[in-house]
Amino acid sequence: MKKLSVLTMAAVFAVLFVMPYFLGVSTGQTKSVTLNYANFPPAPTFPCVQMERWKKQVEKKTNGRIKINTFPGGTLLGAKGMMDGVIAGQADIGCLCMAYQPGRFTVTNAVSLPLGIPDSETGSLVLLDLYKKYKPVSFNKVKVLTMFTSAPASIMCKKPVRTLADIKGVDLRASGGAAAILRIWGANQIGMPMSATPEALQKGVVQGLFSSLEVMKDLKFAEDCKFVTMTNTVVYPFAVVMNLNTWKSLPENTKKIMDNLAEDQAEWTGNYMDSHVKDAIAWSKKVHGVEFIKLDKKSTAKWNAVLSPIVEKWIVKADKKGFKGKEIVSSIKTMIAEHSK
Ligand code: 3IO
Repeated sequence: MKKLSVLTMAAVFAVLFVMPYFLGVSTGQTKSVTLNYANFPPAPTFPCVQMERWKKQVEKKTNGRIKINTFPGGTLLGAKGMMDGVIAGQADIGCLCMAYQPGRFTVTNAVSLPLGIPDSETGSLVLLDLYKKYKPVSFNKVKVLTMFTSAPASIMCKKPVRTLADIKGVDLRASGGAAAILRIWGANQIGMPMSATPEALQKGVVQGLFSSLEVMKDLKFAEDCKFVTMTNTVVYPFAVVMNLNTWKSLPENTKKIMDNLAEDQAEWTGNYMDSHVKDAIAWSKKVHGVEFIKLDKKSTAKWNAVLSPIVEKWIVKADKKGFKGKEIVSSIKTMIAEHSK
C-alpha cells in the first residue's frame, strides 16, 4: 500500500514536472521571456556598454528567465525615434538621449543647464533623483528603467580654440542644453545626434563637436579633432525606457529585480564614463598627439560668466509650460551638493 502510493506520487510528479521538461513544454516558473533592447549609437560607445552590463545583470539575477537581445547602432530604432518606437512597441526597451528632443523632456533636460555638475557619476544620480521627485508626464507612456548622463562636455575641434574669440563662427555640433551654450559662446551651432556626427566631421559639415571626451577614443574623433578645449561644462541626459505593455506582462519578481537595478545602473554607468574619459584623454595624446587646451581660472570665469542668462531664460520658459522652473533649478543644485560629497 505504502509502496504503491510512493510510486503513484512519483508517476504524478513525472507527468506534471519531468515530462513537460523533456517535451520542451515550459511550466510557468521556467518560462523564459526574450526582450529586444534598442540603442542608437555604435556598440563601443558608453550607452551600449551600459546596455550590455544591464543585460548581463538582468539575465543573471533572473536565472535566465529573462533574455535580452541587444540592438546597437540604430539597427532597431534610431536616435530621434527611440521614445515613440518604444511606446509603439517596435522595441521592448530603448535607450534615448533626451537632448535630441529638448521640448519633450523639459524637467529632466534641466540637468543640461550650466549648473556645475562635476562628473558623470554625480550627473547620473542627480538625474535619476530628479526624475523620481517630479515623475514628469513626458514618461507616462513608458516604464523608466534607469537614467544617466554623459560626463561634462568639452570642445573637440579640427582647429585650436584657445579663447572665446577663437570660437566665433566655428561650425560645432551639439544638441539640447549643450547647443544653447555653444550659441551663447558665439559658435555656429549645428544640431544632430551623436550617431550622425562621425559622417558630418568626415565630410566637413562640422569642424568639431561639444560633448564628453570618451568619444575621442570610442568613435575615433581623435583622428580628425587634434585639439580639445577643456570646458567641462554641461552633461547630456539619457533615459532607458520600457514599453508599458511589456512591463505589465512581466512577473512581479522580475519587475522587482529591474526596479532594484535602476540606481545601481545609473551609478555604474557614471563611474564607467568618468574613468573611460580619463582613458580616452591619455589614448588621444599618446596615439594621435591631440593637444588638450586647459583654460586658466581667469578664462574659465570669463567663459562661465556669459552663461548665466541661460538659466534665467529656462526658468521663464518652464514656468510658461506650467512647470515650477525656479524650484526645479534649486532642487538640482541641492542634489548636486548631496551627490558630489
Ligand atoms: C553620447 C551619445 C552617444 C554615444 C556616445 C556619447 N557620448 C556622449 C554623448 C552625449 C550625446 O548624446 C551627444 O549627442 O553628445
